[in-house]
Amino acid sequence: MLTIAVSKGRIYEEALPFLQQAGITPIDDPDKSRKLILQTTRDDVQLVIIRATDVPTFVEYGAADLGIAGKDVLLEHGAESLYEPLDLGIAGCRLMTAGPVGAPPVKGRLRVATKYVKTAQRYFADLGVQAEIIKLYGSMELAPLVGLADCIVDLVDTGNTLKANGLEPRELIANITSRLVVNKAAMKMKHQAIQALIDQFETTLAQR
Ligand code: PRT
Ligand code: MG
Repeated sequence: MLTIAVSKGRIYEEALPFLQQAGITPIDDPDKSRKLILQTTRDDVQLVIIRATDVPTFVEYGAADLGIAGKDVLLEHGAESLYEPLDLGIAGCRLMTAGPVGAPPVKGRLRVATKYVKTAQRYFADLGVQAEIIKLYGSMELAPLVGLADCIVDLVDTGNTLKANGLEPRELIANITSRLVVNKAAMKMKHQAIQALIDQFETTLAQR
C-alpha cells in the first residue's frame, strides 16, 4: 500500500491530473466527504487529506510514503529529512516581503509579521538586517495596518490581497511551486512502486 498526503484546496485541485494519469482517482471528493483517508481507483494507493503545513511531518515520520507540498512549507519545515524528487510546477506563487504603499524606510529594528518564521529569520539574517519576527497564523496583511509590524512575509499570486489592504510587494524571497516529497525509508522499502509513480508524474509533467 502507498499512502500519499495531500492538502485540500488548490494543491489537491492541481495535483489531481497527475494522480489521475497514474490511475489514481479518489473514490470520494474531499470537498464533499468528511473522510480523512480516501480510497482510490487503485487498490494499492490511498490519499490522506491533511493541512498543507502538516504534509512534511506526515511524510518525514512515514505516516505517508509520499506527499505533495508547497516549497514555502518545505523551506519552513526544513527538507533534509525528506527526498524531493520532483517539482510539479503547480500552485505557483512568490514568497515576498510586503509593506504599506509608500512607507518610508524603517530606522532601527524591523518588525516582520509572518507565518514563515524560520524562513524570514534566515532571509533577513543573510541580508544583515536586524529583524524581529512576529509569528502569526493568518491574516498577515492586517499586521502593518494596525501597527503590529512594519512589513510582512507572505505568499503573493495576483497581488490583489496586498492591494486590497494598501500594501505593495517589495523583495522576492523565493519562487514557489509544489513538490513531490518522499519518505526516505519508503524510498528504499517500496522503491519499485514509488519510482513508477515518480516516472508517471514526470511523464505528465513533460506533456504540459
Ligand atoms: O488554508 P489553510 O490554512 O488550510 O492552509 P494553507 O493556507 O497553507 O493552504 P492553502 O491550500 O491555502 O495553500 C497551500 C499552498 O498553496 C501554499 O503552501 C502555497 O504553496 C500554495 N499557494 C499558491 C498559495 C497561493 N498560491 C496563494 N496565493 N497559498 C496561499 N495563497 C494566499 C496567500 O497567502 C495570500 O493570502 O493567497 C493570498 C494571495 O493571493 P493573491 O492572488 O491575492 O496575491
Ligand atoms: Mg489558505
